[in-house]
Amino acid sequence: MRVLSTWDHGLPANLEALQRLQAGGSATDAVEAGCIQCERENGQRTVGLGGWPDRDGTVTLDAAVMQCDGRAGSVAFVRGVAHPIQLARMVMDRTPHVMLAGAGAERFAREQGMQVRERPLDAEQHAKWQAWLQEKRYAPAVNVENHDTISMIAMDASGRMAVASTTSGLAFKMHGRVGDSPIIGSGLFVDRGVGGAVCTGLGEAVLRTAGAHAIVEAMRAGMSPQHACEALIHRLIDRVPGSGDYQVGVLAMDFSGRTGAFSVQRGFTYALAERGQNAMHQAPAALGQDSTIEVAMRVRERPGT
Ligand code: SD4
Repeated sequence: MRVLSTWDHGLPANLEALQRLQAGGSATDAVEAGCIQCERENGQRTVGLGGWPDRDGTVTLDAAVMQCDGRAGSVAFVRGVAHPIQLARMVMDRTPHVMLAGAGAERFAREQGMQVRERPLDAEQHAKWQAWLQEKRYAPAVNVENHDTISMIAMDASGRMAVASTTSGLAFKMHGRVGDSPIIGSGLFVDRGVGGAVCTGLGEAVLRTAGAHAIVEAMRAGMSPQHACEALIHRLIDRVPGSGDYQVGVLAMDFSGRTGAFSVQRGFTYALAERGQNAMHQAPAALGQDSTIEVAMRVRERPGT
C-alpha cells in the first residue's frame, strides 16, 4: 500500500487515505477520502469552498478521479459543492459519462442528495478579492505557501491504483476558466499495468502538454517514474514560455511501487506514505540544478503511521 500526494497538505490527506486502505478500502476509496480531508480543512485557500475566488468574486471548483481500469469521473466549474471529489466519483459510478460541468454538474449533485449552496465569501476571501480588484493584475503565484491543489495517487493491497485531484483552481482566474485538474490525461491519468501520474501548478502549462498522460506513456515506453516526470517537465519548459515565472509539479508511481517527483522550480513539496512511514519530501527541480530523485530531501516526518 502506498500513497503519494502533492504539497504539505498531502501529509494529513495521506493519513486519511491510509486509514481507508488499512480498513480494506480500495485505492479509489483512499484517494477520495484523502481529497475530502483536504476539502474539509479550515483555512484552505486553494481547495474547496474556502478557496480564493475568480475575478468575479465566485469560488468555482474542479475535481476528478480515475481508476487503473480506465473508469473515470470529473466535474468542472461547479459552485456551492463542499466535496466536488465526491461528486466526481458519483459521475464515475452513477452516470454513463466521464465529465459534467457547471450548472449541469450542480443539478446532478442535487439529484444525488448533495447540498448545493453558494456561500458568501468570508472576510478574508472578500478582502483578498477587493485588493485584487484594485490592480486587476493576473499573476498566479509560484508556490502558494506550499498549499495548492491536492492531487493523489494510491495503490491498495490488491495492487489496484487510483488517482484524484481537487482544487479551486488559480486565484482570480476568468469566470468559467477550467484548469488541468479535472481533465483526464492532463491533471491526472492512470493505466493498468503501467502506473499513474498527477500534476499541480499552472494548469495551462499542463494542459498544453497533456502532462499526466505524457508521463504514463513515457513509463509505458520503459522510463522509470522519476525519469518520466523529468522528461515531462523538460518538455514543458521547452514548449511553454515563461518557465521562470510559473511552477508545475508532477508525481508518478508504477505498479512495482517506484515513485517519481519533479518540478519546474524549487519549492514543490509532496507527501509519500509507504512501509509504515508518512513523510514530506521536497521534489528536485529543473531550474534548481537538481536532476534525480537521489537529491530529494526528507524535510519532515510523522512517525507511527
Ligand atoms: C489549476 N492546476 O487550476 C490547478 C492549480 C494548481 O497548484 O494545481 N495549483 O491550474
